[in-house]
Amino acid sequence: MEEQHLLHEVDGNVAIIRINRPKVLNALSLPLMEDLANLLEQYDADDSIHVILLSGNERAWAAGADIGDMATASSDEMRRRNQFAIWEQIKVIKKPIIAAVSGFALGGGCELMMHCDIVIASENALFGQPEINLGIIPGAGGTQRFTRAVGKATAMDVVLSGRFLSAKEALDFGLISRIVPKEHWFESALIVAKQVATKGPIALRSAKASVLNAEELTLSESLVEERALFYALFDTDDQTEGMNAFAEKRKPNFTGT
Ligand code: DAK
Repeated sequence: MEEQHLLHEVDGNVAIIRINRPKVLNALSLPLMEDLANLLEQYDADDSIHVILLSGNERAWAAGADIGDMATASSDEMRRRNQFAIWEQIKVIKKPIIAAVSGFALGGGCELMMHCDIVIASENALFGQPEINLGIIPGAGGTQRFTRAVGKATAMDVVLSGRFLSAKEALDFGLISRIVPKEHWFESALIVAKQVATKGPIALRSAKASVLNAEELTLSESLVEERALFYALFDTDDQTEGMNAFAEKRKPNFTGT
């Protein structure tokens, strides 16, 4: 029987998606990416889900796009495939996506990781944009989001030499959020996902949108957007509940309204 390339389940308010092509280090085939984008959309539209946890396995988060899919493609063929539409679908997911990363996060795998909002990485994780070794360059943000995250000096080093960054380097350079012990990499990420999932869903969406604006807009533009999002939250039940709960010294019960 053919293995499913994505496994998914729900744990409370957290949707867990695991990339599952272990034989090829979770290489991101075209059908896998299409299914992943659709699955993320599905969970994004489901009110009972507050946070999405995206994971690979212990050896690999994802070692890149599936090289076999691209090996014989011409530039016309690559254009015709319009793969960027899939990446755009992922880019506009409104709920927080937490990446649980162990092993390789390379090429398109690193780019997918950079579409996530919090990256929890095992101490054994390795990051890189080694497309240069294949005679190409990163095509889904690996020269742009990567450079914004780590700065020009490190980005040039990684993109031009194809070298991998250790988890410690990636944390120091600002590519990932936290490093966790390799024995508990997945459980540690799940704990973070569950903790974030206790927050108000509307505030979570607003916070994600506002932080992402910092990558796309000028400071003046993003401050205007931040203010609008901030004001809008004062029309939500969750704001009333959050502040009442604080005054009453109890945990808030957010309803997403
Ligand atoms: N694609 C296909 N198969 C892969 C793969 C990949 N990216 N990475 C690994 N594999 C396969 C290997 O071929 C091998 O298969 P078998 O030989 O066993 O059949 C198996 O996984 C185990 O790999 P290795 O034997 O090589 O394992 P090692 O531990 O020795 O080495 C490694 C691990 C990660 C260093 C090595 O596998 C490696 O260098 N892998 C390739 C990494 C890479 O170059 N990644 C970038 C790929 S290009 C786009 C968006 C994004 C992209 C393109 C377009 N658009 C929106 C248009 C992205 C492009 C890329 O990611």
